[in-house]
Amino acid sequence: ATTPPDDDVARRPVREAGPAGTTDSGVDAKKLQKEILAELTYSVGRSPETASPRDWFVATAYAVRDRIVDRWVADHASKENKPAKRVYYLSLEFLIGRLLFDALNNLNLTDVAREALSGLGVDLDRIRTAEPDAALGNGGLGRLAACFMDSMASIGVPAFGYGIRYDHGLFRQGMRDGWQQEYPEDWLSFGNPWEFAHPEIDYPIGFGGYVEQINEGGAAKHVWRPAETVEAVAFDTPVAGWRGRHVNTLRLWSARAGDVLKLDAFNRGDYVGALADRVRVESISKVLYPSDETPAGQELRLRQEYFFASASLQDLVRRHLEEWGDLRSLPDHVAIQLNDTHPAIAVPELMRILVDLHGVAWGEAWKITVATFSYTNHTLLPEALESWPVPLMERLLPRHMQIIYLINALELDAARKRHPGDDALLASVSLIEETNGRRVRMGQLAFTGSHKVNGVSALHTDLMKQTVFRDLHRLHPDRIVNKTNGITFRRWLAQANPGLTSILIDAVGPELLDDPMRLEKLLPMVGDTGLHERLTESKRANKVALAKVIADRLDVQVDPDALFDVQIKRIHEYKRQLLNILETVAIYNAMRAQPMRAWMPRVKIFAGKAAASYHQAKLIIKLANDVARVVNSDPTVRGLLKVAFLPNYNVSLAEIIIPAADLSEQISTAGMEASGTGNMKLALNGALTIGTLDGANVEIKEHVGDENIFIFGLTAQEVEARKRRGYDAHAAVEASSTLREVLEAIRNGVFSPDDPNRYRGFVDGLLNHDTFLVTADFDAYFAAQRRVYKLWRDRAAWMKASVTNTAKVGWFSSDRTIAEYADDIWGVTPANR
Ligand code: T68
Repeated sequence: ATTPPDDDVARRPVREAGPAGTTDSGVDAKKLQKEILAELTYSVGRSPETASPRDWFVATAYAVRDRIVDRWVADHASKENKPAKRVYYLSLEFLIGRLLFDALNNLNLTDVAREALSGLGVDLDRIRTAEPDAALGNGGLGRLAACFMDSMASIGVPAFGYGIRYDHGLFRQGMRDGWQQEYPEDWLSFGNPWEFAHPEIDYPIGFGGYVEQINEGGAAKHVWRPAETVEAVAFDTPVAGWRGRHVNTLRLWSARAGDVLKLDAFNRGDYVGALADRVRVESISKVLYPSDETPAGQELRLRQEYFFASASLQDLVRRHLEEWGDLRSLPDHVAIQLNDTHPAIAVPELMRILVDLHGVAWGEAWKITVATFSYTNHTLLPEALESWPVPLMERLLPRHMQIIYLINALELDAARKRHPGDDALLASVSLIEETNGRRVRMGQLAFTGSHKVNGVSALHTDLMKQTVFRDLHRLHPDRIVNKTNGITFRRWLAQANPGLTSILIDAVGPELLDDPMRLEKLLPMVGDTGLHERLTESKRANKVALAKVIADRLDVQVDPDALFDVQIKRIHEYKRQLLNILETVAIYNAMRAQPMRAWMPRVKIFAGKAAASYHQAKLIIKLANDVARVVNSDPTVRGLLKVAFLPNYNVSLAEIIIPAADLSEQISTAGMEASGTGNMKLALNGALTIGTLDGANVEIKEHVGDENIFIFGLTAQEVEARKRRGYDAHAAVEASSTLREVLEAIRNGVFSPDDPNRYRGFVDGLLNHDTFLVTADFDAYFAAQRRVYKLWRDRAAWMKASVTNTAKVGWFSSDRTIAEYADDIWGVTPANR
């Protein structure tokens, strides 16, 4: 077995994009150098002679952290100085990646640090890769939370991110004979210089037990007596925004078995048994569930959800009481955003805190709750909507189950009054699903407990109103709003692509870094050949760097002048990596049929992880690797087509691939990708999109213009109609000789000579149940690819389209998204807008 690769990539040194020098960090290289040396000696305990790159990284991180902390402490210093309203972003995932360059860039210290270190004989780009990539998330949802943290600090929204400090983030992906292997991820094994442990900030989290009803002055009062209690301990990471003007907090909870736990077992002499119990209790924050778009379903997952929701609420309620003294004013000073339904148990938990612990009357408590919460939905796939069996909920969270029943009864009463006799409506808005075993529907719970519910792109939000939340939308027509996703340009442009950034700054001015809408100033220059030359040169340097990664990790040589065609994202049937692989095989067949034609050089680049239990997705990875092996080693191809599946996709690898991409594959079955955010990152970096009218692709098309994007395939409506009629793949395959030959080659073992039957069942399955309409869209996709190649041959036209993409996607900045949340959902005024 090959071990999973690490991310030790030598980055080519590029001139740093010097941000407009407004905020003076007040540090020169000499001063920072002294500080780094002091940290190396007194915090790391190493001398410069013996220090490893990791030691230097830690020393530098500490020195930079100190500068953030000054601002952080100042921001939190006085209770008098408290912000009018804070946002609490509850998310089970924060895919933050490496933080050193985030901190350096936002503090305008990158050049200073480079100089300080080089004076010590240390290369900043080398120690950068010594930082582990914090992978506390699966994919887009977790990365969105990380971009939002950066934007909230940058535009000045006072905020806490709340989540779990997993000991093990998303698994590392290795490859054995082209099959995905999962290896444990150990980001904390060498410590984490960014975080502050706060063992004194801890909250008890109960599980199980029973509910006692006691009579208090004639009123029934409920007291939950949990069977066991876990402590949630806080670990804080400061999040510095742009130019270090604001510093927010990412507070992650770690589980600790309280001392009282099983004291009796210790006393009975069952020392080993008692410690084993401790391990069981602390397992709550052990590992991130690696399934995206499918609910994990296990009891431990529900424990994680309640653990972090309860700790976060206890923490914010305590802070609110300290600052404002009265829970009735909670919605005036607190906005809680639920990132998907994973934290939705916070809704009944807040009700429990208000009603059971603070004696607020039910009706008033419900008003406070709804005014405080809002919820973001990230998927419409029915199988991805979270629900928990009622018996499990009753056993683990008996009081919450009672509260959910009561919320449900009151909501259903109100609905019945407005729509008498409409039983279908009542069944669909109910928090309890009665059909396949009784289950609590977390989507309905989150919706009902929120004053605003948002989708993540215009199309997705429309579909939410028509599908999953159709009836809830009828009851609450003002609740659903759209907030199209965004990305932080500081990471995905300035940090990931300093070469492009300096060209853009030269073209439109350094204000670009404060306001990405400035990119539109490029528009008069889209045809400028001088600009094209500089951009081509910079893109080529990025492609050379990626080619080196491909060579180092896969031992495959690729031509930096070929078209780099990139599909990087979780492996999922609806994202249709298969469609891309089929087109690859079609090109390969064509090349073998006419070996001497002047084929245009192209490299197909894939990266992404499959959920460990998702067999079909893992087989698609294997197929990509099988096709790669055959194509890359076939002499008739003459190197004109190369296929590279890069293992262990993560934030750091994305930062290398995205700046080097020419073509961005966004080819999901229309109606299924809620938004996508990789599409935005790639377009910003000058890649053209080939995509369906799905998610945010629709809005990207509106921004960049029809002639600068390659749209193909069925629309969401057409997909819907085809499925309703019952789609038959055989007809599509009959009609397309290209597709037929592709499928035959795969089915007959052309790419799996070691096991000729490997894909027989797979291809037959596709023909019989093509759920994601791969065969229906194949011809349109193939034709769109031909349009791509036609444009690619016209270098000036291609560059013009590429610059236009960069120029027009400023709107997809997460600063804009966060400003919209602040305005329409949270009722917060950002300090820097
Ligand atoms: C993604 N969802 C959407 N889910 O697929 C993507 N799910 O279209 C969108 O751009 C992005 O969210 C941000 O809105 C996810 O990434 C998960 O990762 C996930 C994780 C656990 C359980 C369910």
